[in-house]
Amino acid sequence: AVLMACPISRYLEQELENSFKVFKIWQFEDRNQFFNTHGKSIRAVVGNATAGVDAELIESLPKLEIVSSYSVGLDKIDLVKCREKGVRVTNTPDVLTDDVADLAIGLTLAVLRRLCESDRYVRSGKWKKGDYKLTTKFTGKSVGIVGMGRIGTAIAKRSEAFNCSINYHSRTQKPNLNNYKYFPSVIELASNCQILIVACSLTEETRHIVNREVINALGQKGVVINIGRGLLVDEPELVAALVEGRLGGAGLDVFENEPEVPEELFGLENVVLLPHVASGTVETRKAMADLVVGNLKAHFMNKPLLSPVV
Ligand code: 8YV
Repeated sequence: AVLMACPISRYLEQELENSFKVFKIWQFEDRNQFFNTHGKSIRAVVGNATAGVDAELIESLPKLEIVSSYSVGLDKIDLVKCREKGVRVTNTPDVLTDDVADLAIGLTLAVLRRLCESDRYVRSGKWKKGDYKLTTKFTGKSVGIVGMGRIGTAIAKRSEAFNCSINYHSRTQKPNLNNYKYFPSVIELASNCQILIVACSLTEETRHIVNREVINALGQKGVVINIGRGLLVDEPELVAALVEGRLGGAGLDVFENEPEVPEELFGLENVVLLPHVASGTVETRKAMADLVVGNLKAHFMNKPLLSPVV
């Protein structure tokens, strides 16, 4: 049987149910009783960016063979434990890259051109009375990307079309990206760009990679865009910098403690807040679900996994 660790989508549930016996953990009030009764029949878990698979869950499922995550990020899955127990892990790379990169650019434009504020200006009837404030140009700006993986590369490509200079930081310099300037530290990157886009995965090394020093290096005209994970940014420091005017603006799709968002941000017009929706299009979410199911089918048919991580 397959265990769903949280509700994801009706489509995914149906696709899973077409091929497997499916347990939905949220339908069982008494978890211990559930694991006692059904634990031994579960050979696969499906989770996502929120409902991960921790050591405790892995230990409760003695027959677990595979974790198929409906996400590209694996920060909520205990990969060490999975390796130790010989549990395979798959994610959903590639299929969501375009949407996440599109949204990074969308957030950048929304912050710089004040799209949400302008929409509120029209809806509230202020246009008839007031005068419209000028905004900030995006084309030609200096963009700094933290994390030059699939998503970072797709953001860079889009930024090139806006004639932006591309700077990046990643663990190692990429040999084939000579048009982009590499910075071995995030502070140096932030000192040399106006728009800092956070696009790396969350690991012990990248937690709070955007800290007070980085935010200060970015400065009053700088903007932070985060489409990765909330914990990549020191959130209280980000909030303080925005409230104190030490940072120019922020576009955030992810937060430290979702769905909690620091309320100090609600009154700031130079901030755009989204509910973790970068991959949230009908097309991409279907492709993600198909990949989750495809990985499970491959595993149980003894075929190579489509997107293995462990
Ligand atoms: C999804 C994500 O939000 O892929 C990731 O790492 O954060 C997102 O695509 C999420 O897993 C959907 O629930």
